[in-house]
Amino acid sequence: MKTDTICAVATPPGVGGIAVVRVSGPLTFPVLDRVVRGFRPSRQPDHTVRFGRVVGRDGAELDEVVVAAFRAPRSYTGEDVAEVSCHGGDYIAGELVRLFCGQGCRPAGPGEFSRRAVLNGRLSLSRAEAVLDLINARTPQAHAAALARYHGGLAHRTRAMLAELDECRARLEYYIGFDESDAVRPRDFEHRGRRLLVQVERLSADAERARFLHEGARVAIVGRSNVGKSTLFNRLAGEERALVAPGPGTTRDRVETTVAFGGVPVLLSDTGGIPARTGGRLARGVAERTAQAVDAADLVIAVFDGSEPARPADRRVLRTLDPTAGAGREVLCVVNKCDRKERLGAGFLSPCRRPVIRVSARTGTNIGRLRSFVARRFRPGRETAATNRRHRSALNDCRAALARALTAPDSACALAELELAHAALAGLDAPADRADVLDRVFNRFCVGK
Ligand SMILES: Nc1nc2c(ncn2[C@@H]2O[C@H](COP(=O)(O)OP(=O)(O)OP(=O)(O)O)[C@@H](O)[C@H]2O)c(=O)[nH]1
Ligand SMILES: [Mg+2]
Repeated sequence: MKTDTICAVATPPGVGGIAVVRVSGPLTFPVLDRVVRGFRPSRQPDHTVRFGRVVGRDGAELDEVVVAAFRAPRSYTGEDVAEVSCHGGDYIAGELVRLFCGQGCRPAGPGEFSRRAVLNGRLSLSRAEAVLDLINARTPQAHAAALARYHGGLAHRTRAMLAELDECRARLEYYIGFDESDAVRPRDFEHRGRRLLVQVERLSADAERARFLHEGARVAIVGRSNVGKSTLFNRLAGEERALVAPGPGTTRDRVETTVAFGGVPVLLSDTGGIPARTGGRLARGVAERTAQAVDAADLVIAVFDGSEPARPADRRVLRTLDPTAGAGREVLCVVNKCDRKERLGAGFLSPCRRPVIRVSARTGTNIGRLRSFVARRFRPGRETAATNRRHRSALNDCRAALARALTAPDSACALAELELAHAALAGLDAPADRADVLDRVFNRFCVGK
């Protein structure tokens, strides 16, 4: 199939010092030749930059540009690529794209340059995903993890496991050739298989934790009215975001902000107070928003006022978060206002068997401990080689197939399951050729990447 030539603005929209338009495909240099004055880009040596001018559709000068030339296959996409830098701003860069398209290019779709890089074997799929994580990294930790993956961390991690799977397969095949009954397996099969299973499970568990680094975690602050949820929210956010007032019913809408806890970006939600029983329409609206925040949360911080005896609404809060009520998520109980005399009663929270931290949102007492608790909860494991949903689902498929292989009734079935386990693991980092997988990965990219 003949590939076409694509182009797109690679820098973000808006005003800036420079903007870059990227072109990739066989027509890259012929197109530039027709548009650039001052030199011939098709004669420009590989990996050099040249200064020139571009004339617009009406023949008048559009801008001065710098053209960087990368010839196939030594380019990001593996095709002929040019990066044309012009003065920043949407108009000039947009005109350049229109000019190039008038000469035979077409506008690129989201992530199309990276997609071509994968299809041409310049990038593995997991490295392309790491490019996206690098772009989106919001904390030093997220950046470091993405960089390690970009340098092949996942391939490094799976290579030995794939080799071990191959070895198991080879041994089984050899065995099947000898043993007619097919019912027995090589003696060390069980041992090797279990060891592999542990490795896959570990990688999978680490992937589950590492996802917070890039996707961020969600924490909802809930509790009855007036216990100090908004004061705590502001304290954690480090700024006066939510309104605080002495009376109940201050917060109605959900207020959200992103705070980094130990390098993990956490979307913190402050919610309206949970009343003793649902009242009118407004109260129902508040309850609905709170329920949504709780549903979406990876961790719920349930706040109680330590300076007052427990009220029916506090019991309601405990009941809605009760794990037996189907809310299996993690809950941290915070007893607030510890700057005042304790009157909540030590026994009130003990039946719920959740961790409890006593703080004062007003004075800041123990807020450091609360921060460390949240950071610990979302801290990635040692391994951040796999992080996203695609990785987790491939690891899960591999784990399930391995487990089935270990309990298979005969060697032939075990072999078939091993093949599945191998395919799932290999698919993690192989240069993918399945359009649906590529679509899913690259649709999250921006145009021009
Ligand atoms: N003494 C003391 N007072 C506090 C503390 N935290 C909050 N308060 C006070 O408690 C009152 C209610 O605080 P808010 O933060 O508005 O409480 P809330 O839970 O968000 O209330 P609603 O939005 O109405 O549900 C305010 O007067 C706060 O100043 C604390 O740690 N110690
Ligand atoms: Mg509030």
